[in-house]
Amino acid sequence: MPGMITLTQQHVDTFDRDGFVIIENVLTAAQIDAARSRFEPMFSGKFQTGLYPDEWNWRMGRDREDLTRQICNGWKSDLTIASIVLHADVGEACARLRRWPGARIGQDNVIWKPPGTKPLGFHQDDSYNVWIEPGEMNTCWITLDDTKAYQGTIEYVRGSHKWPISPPIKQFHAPDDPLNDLYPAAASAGVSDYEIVPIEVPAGSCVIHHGRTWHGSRDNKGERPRRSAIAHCISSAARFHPTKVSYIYSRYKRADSLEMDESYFPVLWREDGYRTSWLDSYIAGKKAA
Ligand SMILES: O=C(O)CCC(=O)C(=O)O
Repeated sequence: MPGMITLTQQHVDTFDRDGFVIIENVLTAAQIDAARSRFEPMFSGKFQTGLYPDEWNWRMGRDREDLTRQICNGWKSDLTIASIVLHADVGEACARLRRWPGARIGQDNVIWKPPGTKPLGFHQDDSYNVWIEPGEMNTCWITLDDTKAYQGTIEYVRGSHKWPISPPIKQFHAPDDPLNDLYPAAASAGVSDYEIVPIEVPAGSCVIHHGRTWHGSRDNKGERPRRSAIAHCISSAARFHPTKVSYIYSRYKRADSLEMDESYFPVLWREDGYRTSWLDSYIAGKKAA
């Protein structure tokens, strides 16, 4: 696969100022088509590797049609999703923007927002990261569809990565008001006038956002689906928090160690040239070592 992302100094400056940066043309048309074709089987429970993802928040035939569909850690279940979210360029861009020594995948997200589906509440990713140290994420959000504001694209509050961390939001899926938790956060940051930026970009573009940047997505009022593959990266140097627990992801902590096992949190890129050894053969469809 060709390199996906080449960072420029302008990208770095924009990210530092706004808490997010858009980079277009990171996926080819063939990669976009291949990834789109995986959504129906995955959400129907046909998992290519035989493994369930860590979170499977919408199941075909079981759940309400008007909910945004979400799978977390689709990379464990599907090699096409893995080829995107585990790409070395994703890790390198996330690490360089945060000045980390490298990046691991913390978690991926596969989001499917068909016409008529409801919002995801605005939140900060780092509110959910107390179980690791440093409790920081940097996220590469990649769209598989052209996005428009009325189609429930991702939206960011410009500059909100400089605000304090708020607690996890009260309702993530289908809140009545997706900005509900943003209002008190802005007030406690002393900000009364903030700008919400809906991301309107062609399919195959990405946005990298800081773990403190407030973001979410509203209803899809259009006639086309909006699908995304999202890599939530963490520092390659991250370790488990000694006492704070994620009810899902701390299952991967060994009893006698705070080290993050590369079987579950592989290193995508490190500045010394290291990348988890089994990643590329896994993506290519061979058995993991
Ligand atoms: O794609 C969306 O609607 C929201 C995704 C999100 O919350 C994230 O990438 O952190």
